[in-house]
Amino acid sequence: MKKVGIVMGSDSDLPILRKAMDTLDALQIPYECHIYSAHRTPEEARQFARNARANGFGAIIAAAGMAAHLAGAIAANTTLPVIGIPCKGACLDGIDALLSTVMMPSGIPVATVAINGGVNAALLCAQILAVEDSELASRLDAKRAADAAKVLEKDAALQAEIKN
Ligand code: RP5
Repeated sequence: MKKVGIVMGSDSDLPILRKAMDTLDALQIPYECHIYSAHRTPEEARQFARNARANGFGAIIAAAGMAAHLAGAIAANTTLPVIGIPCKGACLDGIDALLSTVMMPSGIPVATVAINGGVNAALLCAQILAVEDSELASRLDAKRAADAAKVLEKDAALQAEIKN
């Protein structure tokens, strides 16, 4: 199976990426995780993106906060699908990173998830890889069913509480 590449701009983004890693682990998807910054280590970020396809990656998650250029910088250097996670920083509630990540010019797409959306970033990567992997698609179906069952359990508990 192809790997997912996870790149974050700083170790301060790590709690958001832990959710992505947990989600990939649960779906048995291999990944590599790195700290490369579009601003502080631009050459390392560029090399990672340029070599990603040859190095066995099938999709890349790029997460950054503030003036979040990492996902766009990665996307500029690969035609693998890039999922951008805008990370909430100390100011502006993550709107700065959201706009920096989502507003890409035509020709260089970044599929941007919600602010701090680590789980959905991982699931989008899983769904991309599952296009050519029926076993992974089955695991995704099972997860959807399990998630739905949890909601219905909570509804049943709510109904019981309301009646009493
Ligand atoms: C961004 O700046 C990083 O992705 C992080 O979200 C933010 C702050 O980085 P640190 O100052 O915490 O290293 O490049």
